Amino acid sequence: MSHRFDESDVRVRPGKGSRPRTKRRPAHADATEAMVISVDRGRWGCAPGGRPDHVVVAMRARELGRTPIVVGDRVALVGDLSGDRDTLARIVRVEERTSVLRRTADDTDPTERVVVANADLLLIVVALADPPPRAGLVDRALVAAVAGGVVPMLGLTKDDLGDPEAFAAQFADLEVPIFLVGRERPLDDLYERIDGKTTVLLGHSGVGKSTLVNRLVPDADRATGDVSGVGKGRHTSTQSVALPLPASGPDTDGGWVIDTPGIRSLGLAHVTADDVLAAFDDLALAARDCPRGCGHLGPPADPECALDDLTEPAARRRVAAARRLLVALSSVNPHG
Ligand SMILES: Nc1nc2c(ncn2[C@@H]2O[C@H](COP(=O)(O)OP(=O)(O)OP(=O)(O)O)[C@@H](O)[C@H]2O)c(=O)[nH]1
Ligand SMILES: [Mg+2]
Ligand SMILES: [Zn+2]
Repeated sequence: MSHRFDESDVRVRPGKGSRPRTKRRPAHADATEAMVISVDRGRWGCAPGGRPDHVVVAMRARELGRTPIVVGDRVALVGDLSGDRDTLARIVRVEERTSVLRRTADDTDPTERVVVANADLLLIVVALADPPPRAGLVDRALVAAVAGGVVPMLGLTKDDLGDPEAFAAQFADLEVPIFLVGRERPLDDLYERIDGKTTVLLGHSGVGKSTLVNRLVPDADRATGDVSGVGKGRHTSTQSVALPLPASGPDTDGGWVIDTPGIRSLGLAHVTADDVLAAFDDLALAARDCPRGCGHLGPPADPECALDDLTEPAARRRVAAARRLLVALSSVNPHG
């Protein structure tokens, strides 16, 4: 049905409203888009246009208040963009994020920290020895990834000191790609996967994140440290930094790899069971038939969970994978 437009559709309001409006431009429409690549005490390192060749140091404009700005954020910059020594640009806007990797200090502390924004991939870095690998942290990192919209992968380092088979086998049912990235290993497979993407590395202190970043980005020059024993990782890296991957061709960007400081634990106070389930479309759909407040763990905790109505083998495997993450979420963080 069409609507006939005639004079009566035009409302004529007397006074102010009838004056021709000046076209309202969004504030700072002329600002330059940039990617945040480092953060240090109230100063943000920004790459205009997301290109790595020019870095501008910026402050946060007063009007943004305490809006968190983290590595990976897309921001709008005004002011001096020369990048010259002692110049300071201003961040006037933080764009909507496509993904957010968050953590809380522990499972009971609701204060969230955004680790990185807009990452495509999370490489969970685990050493096969020194420090010894912990499957629990991997499960928790998988939960944080699926809840934040980041695709998880597993990177195993120090395979010269420990056997990858047994550890990797624990993740066989999760459909998470596993890369052997020890110091002596070629990195071709990993390069192929992360080419053109933004990949954040996360793991305990001393597992070899910065060592790996230095191999991926030849002039990165990230400091690497010694590991003197369990829990004694010295936290060599103290800030997150995004570094540009070498381009694989003349017309491509190589993407970014983000090195982060080692973590001792990964609090998940901000994640709910439904956040986890949302990452498994088919299961989220089936779970609509669950009773209210269902934790989806199955009997005995959730005897009427609708996920138990799924009988097809592939679906059963996915239910098992999802439940494993739900267990990781519901178990108390042992290192909090
Ligand atoms: N044997 C062996 N040692 C490695 C390997 N990869 C890294 N290392 C060593 O492990 C130590 C810690 O490496 P880093 O790269 O500093 O670890 P990190 O994960 O960045 O640590 P934080 O910055 O504290 O979070 C260094 O002495 C590295 O030389 C490896 O594949 N095999
Ligand atoms: Mg480091
Ligand atoms: Zn359920």
